Amino acid sequence: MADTECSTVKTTCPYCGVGCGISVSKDTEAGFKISGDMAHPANKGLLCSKGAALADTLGRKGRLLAPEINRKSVEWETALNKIATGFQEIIDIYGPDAVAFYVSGQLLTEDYYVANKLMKGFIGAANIDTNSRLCMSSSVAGHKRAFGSDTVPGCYEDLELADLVVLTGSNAAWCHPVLYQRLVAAKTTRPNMKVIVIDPRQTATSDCADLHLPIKPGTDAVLFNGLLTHLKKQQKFDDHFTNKFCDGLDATVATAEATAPNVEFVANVCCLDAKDVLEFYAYFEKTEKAMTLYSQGINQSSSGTDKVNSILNCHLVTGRIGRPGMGPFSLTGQPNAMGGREVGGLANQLAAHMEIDNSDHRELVQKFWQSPTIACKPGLAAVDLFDAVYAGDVKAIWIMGTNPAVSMPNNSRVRQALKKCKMVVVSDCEQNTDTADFADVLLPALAWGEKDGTVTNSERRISRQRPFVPAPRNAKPDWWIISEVAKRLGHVSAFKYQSSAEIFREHALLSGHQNNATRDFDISSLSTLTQSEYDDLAPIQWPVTDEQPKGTARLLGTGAFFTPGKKAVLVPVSPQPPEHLPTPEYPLILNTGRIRDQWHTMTRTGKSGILSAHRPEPYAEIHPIDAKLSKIRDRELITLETLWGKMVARATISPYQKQGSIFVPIHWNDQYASNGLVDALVSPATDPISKQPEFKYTPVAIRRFATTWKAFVLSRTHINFCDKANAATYWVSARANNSWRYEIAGEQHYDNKSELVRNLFPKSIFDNSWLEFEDVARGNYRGAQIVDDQLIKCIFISNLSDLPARDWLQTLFSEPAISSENRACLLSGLPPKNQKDTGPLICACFGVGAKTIIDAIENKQLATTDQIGEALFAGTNCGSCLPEITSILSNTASA
Ligand SMILES: Nc1nc2c(c(=O)[nH]1)N[C@H]1C(S)=C(S)[C@@H](COP(=O)(O)OP(=O)(O)OC[C@H]3O[C@@H](n4cnc5c(=O)[nH]c(N)nc54)[C@H](O)[C@@H]3O)O[C@H]1N2
Ligand SMILES: Nc1nc2c(c(=O)[nH]1)N[C@H]1C(S)=C(S)[C@@H](COP(=O)(O)OP(=O)(O)OC[C@H]3O[C@@H](n4cnc5c(=O)[nH]c(N)nc54)[C@H](O)[C@@H]3O)O[C@H]1N2
Ligand code: SF4
Ligand SMILES: [Mo]
Repeated sequence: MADTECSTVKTTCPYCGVGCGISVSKDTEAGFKISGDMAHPANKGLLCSKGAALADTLGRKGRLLAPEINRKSVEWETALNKIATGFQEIIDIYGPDAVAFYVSGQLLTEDYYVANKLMKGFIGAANIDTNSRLCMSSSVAGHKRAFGSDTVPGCYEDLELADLVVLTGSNAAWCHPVLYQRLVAAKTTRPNMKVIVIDPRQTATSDCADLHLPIKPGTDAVLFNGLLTHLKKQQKFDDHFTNKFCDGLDATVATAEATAPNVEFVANVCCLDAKDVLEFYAYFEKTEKAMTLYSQGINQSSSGTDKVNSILNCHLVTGRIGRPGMGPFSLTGQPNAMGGREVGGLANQLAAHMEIDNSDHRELVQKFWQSPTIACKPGLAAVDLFDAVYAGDVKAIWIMGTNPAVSMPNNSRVRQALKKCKMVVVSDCEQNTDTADFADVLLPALAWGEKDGTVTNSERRISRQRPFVPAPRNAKPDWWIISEVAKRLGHVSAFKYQSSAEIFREHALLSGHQNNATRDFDISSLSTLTQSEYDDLAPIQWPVTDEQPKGTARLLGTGAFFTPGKKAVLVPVSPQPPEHLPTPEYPLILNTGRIRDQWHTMTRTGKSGILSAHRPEPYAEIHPIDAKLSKIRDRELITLETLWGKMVARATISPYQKQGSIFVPIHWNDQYASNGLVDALVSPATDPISKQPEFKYTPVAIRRFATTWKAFVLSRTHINFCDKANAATYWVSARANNSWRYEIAGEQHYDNKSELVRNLFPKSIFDNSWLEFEDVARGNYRGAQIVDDQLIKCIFISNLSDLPARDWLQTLFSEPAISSENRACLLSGLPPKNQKDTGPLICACFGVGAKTIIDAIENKQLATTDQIGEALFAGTNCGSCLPEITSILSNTASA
């Protein structure tokens, strides 16, 4: 199945932790048809908007196609030698702790295994950490404290079997869309199933909720301690389970009762309605089949580990774990967050779920690897690691598959650290990323569709990523790159891998080595796969052992925990406030997270016009009262400022936001915006146990960003506004179909906007192909370039009044020749009478805009999402937009 000539290849989506199966077939000469794999148990044929648009992200545009040293192409040999020599020199003088790897949950398990082996077993230090530190480390630490192992007890099917599903700190409708659609489908079939969403904001996920608890940010531990107190009071503990399988009950209950004594107290601390809190508690109390799904609203906190344990405690005391339809469930973010945990990619793990500070484990792994040395103490976790780079203690860093110049908190300091660092190596697929700007050596890695290996999803299911496009000649698999450097560091025999299958077998063998059921992660049955069995490997859930050759759906339900005493540990949780609290100077709370159609730092989804249309600009969601207090109007540009940094974003006033909080998406960076980096603002506070950063809570101040003019540009070719900072102080670029869209604004005053336009564009375009109209008195300007009847560019500028909508104008770039009717209307910005503006994009799969939906609701009297689907197809493919269609329906009905 890995045959690149094959007409259909089954592979796995490279985005979120749902881990959907994908079928790829050759569509036309040039293109590929991407569809959901009907046979994959995670998605059964479904895909979300990002998965469905994967074909847009393929191709060589923007790819890094050769190794580079100081931005000049070099041969592989030169680059590899440079890295090996550089690392060796530093190790010789300063010791192994002076070098580091910073890796990623977007690497394949095989890549990750080799990176970890090189650092911990051969360089002999543990300074390898991963972006999973920013993502899942509180879950890992919570699991380990409670279960003695990093075990996700349940599986996706449990969601469908549950009678109560609680989602806390998760916007699954946008971040785990296919799983969310499975939940919605289950609830439609069994309307008695209850869904409760706990999130300060009302999100697309709360759309299907019977109850939404707009919790005060940071107070989840109080809410779940209160639930424990309530369950105790109602005598709902499973005494058999707790007596036989749990330690620490009395202290845990006492702490919960002391810190969350009753519903009124909890409601007060969490700023919730007591009635709602009681309703949540009562549902949980009476529902045996209860699941609690959680993600970054829980993990990314300076007390994230405790929050995780406060949830696990409630499931353990009721014995609701590891049985069908019940249990705590950590929704993992990245496609291979779980694979990284399996190979021990965090600085405090070893490999195959073993521990660095366990001498038996160290000896076992060292013997297995036949390595000269083994790390004997945990290495530095991400935030500390970049601090050590800043301090000069770590002198060489190799970054693979992650973009820390964008995604790390307090990232101006991270950038300074990279700037000062003696040797920065970056392995990436893309030529231009914010992190690549700091690289001394840049290495081209294989991208999705080219690379070959395995990933593990949130339910412990290992799936194959298979290649289906020929790789660029000079791009290499990450495992190959790491192994080549390892060989040059003198470790030839341990790194002479020829294929990812060979690495997988070694990883599987280690998992079962002297295991004897002492460690949860065991895939020893897969250690003898031949190349063709590996190629054909069907998705399977670990453990996979001789006893469980077909994999294992659920764990821990029978009480076999992995602590020394084999019992689960209930952890007393004393709720802590966030590290930095609002002050009069920084009175609001900055909350950060994801949007539906972008993936992280946009290096791939940013290439898709359809994915960039949904939210084309960095924005800050503000509650109407906070907006009023700050004298900010909807759609105005604002500055957000914290103790750590500043950014500019578009104000979006929304009653769905919690008063006192601002939500800003994480995705924009220097490639796409002049000043859109939210992590420049985020505090570097971390959880003391997991070291996971507090991305969801930084005190912030907002104010209007005063500009004298604003504009948008649509252009067939890319324009680099970085070079035009003197004219446009604010710019954002977004890919569109057959064009680019730019929102720009400036502080400098121009009497004539034609002068401004001539500062922005090359003089050569102002010939008779340029049409323009200027109303000097009102400060309005409109111009367009038409060459050979093709629209090349247009710009609309205004001082104060609103600019026309972009949607209709954008469609003109898809016309081979602009019609005379459209040409006549062009500078008005409005479609001719017989054409309609579709409005902002809602359904990415079928390209349906908001205005089209509103028109259909009004004209055809549509009342349900099903009817809209029938009439317009909107929402009928991936369903990611259904929550938005529902909200359009209710707004149109109330209007
Ligand atoms: N579209 C898209 N999907 C993605 C990704 C992406 O980049 N784009 N990234 C993937 C990755 S790596 C990850 S880690 C996941 C993350 O998936 P999620 O964790 O679901 O996503 P976030 O938007 O980071 O945050 C979830 C919610 O936490 C809420 N929250 C903030 N503070 C609190 C609080 O104190 N308590 C509670 N209960 N909630 C709070 C936020 O308002 C937000 O709605 O998404 C994955 N899926
Ligand atoms: N404020 C705030 N910040 C956050 C978060 C938040 O909620 N709020 N969330 C955090 C979380 S949970 C996460 S996971 C991080 C994500 O943050 P990052 O990991 O920095 O984001 P990505 O854009 O996914 O970066 C992946 C990089 O690897 C490249 N790449 C893709 N595939 C491969 C490959 O196979 N090999 C190699 N070598 N390179 C590859 C891509 O081009 C890209 O440059 O952001 C974190 N930062
Ligand atoms: S839900 Fe979407 S992003 Fe996540 S794996 Fe499935 S298709 Fe990919
Ligand atoms: Mo993540």
